[in-house]
Amino acid sequence: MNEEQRSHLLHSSSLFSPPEGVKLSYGTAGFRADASILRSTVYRVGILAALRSFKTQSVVGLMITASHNKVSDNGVKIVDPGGGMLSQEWEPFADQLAIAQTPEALLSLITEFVEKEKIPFDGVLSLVLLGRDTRPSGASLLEAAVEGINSIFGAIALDLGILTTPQLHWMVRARNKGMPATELAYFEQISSSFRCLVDLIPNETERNKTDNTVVVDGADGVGGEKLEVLKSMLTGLVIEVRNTGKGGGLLNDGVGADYVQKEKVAPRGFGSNDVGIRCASLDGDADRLVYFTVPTNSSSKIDLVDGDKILSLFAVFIKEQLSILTKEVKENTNNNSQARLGVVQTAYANGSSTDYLKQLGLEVIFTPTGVKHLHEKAAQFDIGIYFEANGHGTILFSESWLSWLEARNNELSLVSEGSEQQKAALRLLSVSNLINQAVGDALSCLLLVEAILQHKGWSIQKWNELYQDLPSRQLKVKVVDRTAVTTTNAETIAVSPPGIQEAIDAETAKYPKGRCFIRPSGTEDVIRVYAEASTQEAADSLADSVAKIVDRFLGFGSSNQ
Ligand code: 16G
Ligand code: MG
Repeated sequence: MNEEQRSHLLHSSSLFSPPEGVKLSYGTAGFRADASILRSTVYRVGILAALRSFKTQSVVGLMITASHNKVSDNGVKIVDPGGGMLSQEWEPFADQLAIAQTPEALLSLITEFVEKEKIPFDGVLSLVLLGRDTRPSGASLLEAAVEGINSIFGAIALDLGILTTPQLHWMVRARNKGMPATELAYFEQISSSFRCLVDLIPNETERNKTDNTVVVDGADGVGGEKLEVLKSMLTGLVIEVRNTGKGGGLLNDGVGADYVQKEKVAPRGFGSNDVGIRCASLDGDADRLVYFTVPTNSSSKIDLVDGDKILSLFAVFIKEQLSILTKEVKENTNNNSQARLGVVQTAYANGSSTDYLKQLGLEVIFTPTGVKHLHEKAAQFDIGIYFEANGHGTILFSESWLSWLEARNNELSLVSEGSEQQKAALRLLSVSNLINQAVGDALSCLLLVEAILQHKGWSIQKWNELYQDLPSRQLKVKVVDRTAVTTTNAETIAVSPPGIQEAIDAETAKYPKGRCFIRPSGTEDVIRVYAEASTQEAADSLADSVAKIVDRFLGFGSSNQ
């Protein structure tokens, strides 16, 4: 970096001092905190994004959101050129940047890093696409990000305005592939592939049996707003959006996928008038989706259809289409087309879902919590389906298998146009266009769920009967230092503090079908407890006892939910 650049950086960063006594880290989903302390962090992530773009010689993204967290929080994360999360190798540098106390310290960190990473600056493109959710703090934090990007000579910031997180991921990926990358292109791609799937529904399906209306809780955030646009481009599906953010409701306040999934209650605006209707809920930045129904009894609890069930529905459909397709191939050619289909879950997946998926004959793999971990594993299959129980997930198709599928479809269209096999090939191609290949996307997942339900002629109740969830309970415990808990085996075993896992095991052994684990949250200063058992009372009691164990080992002497 030349002298002019160094002094420009020194001057620019002097306007963004870090808050005193705060140590943020680039957690599961970037930096997240109360918006009032984030300006300097976001500025620095702007610098980081510019450097990442120079290094990869590709377009990257910067998203300002705190997803399902409360409206006064905000956050920032980087989208890598492929549309995925920032490479984990760069996370420690992000942490160091965020805590550098003075402009000089910041400059020396950057200089060192640029040398170590051999980041090229000359004659190379650096473009950062920016998006933000609907939070009121978003606009001013976006300005800070732009300042950060502009502090590196030659880097260009392109503000795309208010977007869902998955839209930005999709646009970064599309742009780097040389494909149309506008919001309109996104809406057109997902609405037209939805239409293809609906057009390919077999005639014998008793379509009229499936109600083609879904009522969606938009969490009073960006997802509701975008769904209003998308729904006008769809035929064959009626979407009623509630909690769009326009009616004065507060983002994520008693609404949204996180609330619905964790509390198992209906969001604001849903109640006894909605009994039995197919309902869905998005989170604050629309990268999570869960379904639910309001039951007929007077209980305040809903029947939740979570990420595990969405995964199972997708798995059933994909497997079915693959078997139609490959049956033909095996009979008529020597081409070994058997796609490797795999499923990725986390320890939060309900035990019944895992049993169900294994019964389907699928390979099931577990990773730690956080999209980046699941995504990486799913990408190792020809078709990898990943979901967290909380509703974040997608289906990844490998480039090589997609090329095979396209060629196969062309071949079939010549020899057996309109055959069952060709329809299966077309359906799989449509799924790959509909479902976001960059990251889990509530809007595209919603359309795929709706298309599959119509295809199968299933109601939400029928879908929910694929398997029966084991009762579960989640608690969180405030502790002095959450980093004292470290885990292994996809977070199912606590390695430290010493003795805690033995105590958890002894407690779990008391419960039939008991399963329990603890892990430090990546987004909040707490330890999370997850328990599963044969009855709700048993799951509650196991979670309670383990929360007390955590408190005994690490707490201030109190636990809360
Ligand atoms: C973030 C993650 C989500 C994970 C959650 C866990 C992304 C995009 N999002 O929201 O996948 O389930 O954190 O939160 O990676 P926790 O660590 O606080 O339990
Ligand atoms: Mg989210």
